[in-house]
Amino acid sequence: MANRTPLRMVGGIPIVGYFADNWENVQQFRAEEGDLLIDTYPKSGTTWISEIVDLILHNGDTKKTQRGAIYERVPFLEFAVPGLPTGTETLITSEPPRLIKSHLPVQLLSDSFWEKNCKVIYVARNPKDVLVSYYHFYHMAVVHPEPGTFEEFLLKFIKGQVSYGSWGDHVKDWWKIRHQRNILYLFYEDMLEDPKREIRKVIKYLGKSLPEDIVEKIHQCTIFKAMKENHLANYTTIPSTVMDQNISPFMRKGTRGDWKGHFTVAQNQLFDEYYKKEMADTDLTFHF
Ligand code: PPS
Repeated sequence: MANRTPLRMVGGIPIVGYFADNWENVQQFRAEEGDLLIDTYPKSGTTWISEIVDLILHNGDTKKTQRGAIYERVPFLEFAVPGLPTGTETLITSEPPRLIKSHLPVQLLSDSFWEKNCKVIYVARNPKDVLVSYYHFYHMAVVHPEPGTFEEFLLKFIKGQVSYGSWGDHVKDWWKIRHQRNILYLFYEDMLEDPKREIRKVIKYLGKSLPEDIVEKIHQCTIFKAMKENHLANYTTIPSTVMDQNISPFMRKGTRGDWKGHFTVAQNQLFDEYYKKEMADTDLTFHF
């Protein structure tokens, strides 16, 4: 049974208390050659890209991707909640090549990923939709502290006082090292705009070549509606004591611009000022 516990600091970053309790095991984790890391700030399209990558690696064969739930096929490195296997426990028993999900900022990630030349796919999403998605997720994923009102959550987000800390630092730090580390840096909004173009980018990055009918199949299997109905992708197999999908479904809206129905004019102004300041020292830009 999981409870709402306060966030705890790990290396200067606030994270879910249970994850912090298990930090020693995450620190001891070593990546192996051939591991592929999918890293994101939370609520940026992690599950979507995970399903796409798993399908690509199995040449679109859905019988193979039905071997388990998304969190078993792509274990979540720093995950730890009482009563469920931790991410590192699941990873130890995973067959190579392993797909690994993480939300860790660059500085908390084990150097072994670089030493072993692991491929890394990073997905970023505009912060207004991330914030809205995260707010609903805080309500349903009950390992998080109470989110408070939307206004209170927005202020916490701007101050970097949500799990995984500052959104701006996360997306910028990964952006800075993308060439140096051969990272495929993708955007959620680009995936919405032209999913097959983005799927082709991933295929190329993974050094594969797949015919167009398979690209089409992968696209069809990963459209929002298909993933919402896929119990191996929509997290409905996680106990409701951990994620209560009656409060808010994991596959909630899957769109761009949902923030417009949540922000007041004043909140939007405040957020725009935050965004402008946050992005003053980078050439990284987002579509809202
Ligand atoms: S998590 O908990 O951080 O791993 O969440 P993550 O998977 O990164 O993000 C969840 C949001 O992604 C949306 N989603 C999708 N959008 C479009 N197409 C597909 N296939 C898809 N799959 C997941 C999901 O609905 C969450 O966004 P919101 O805005 O809450 O709907």
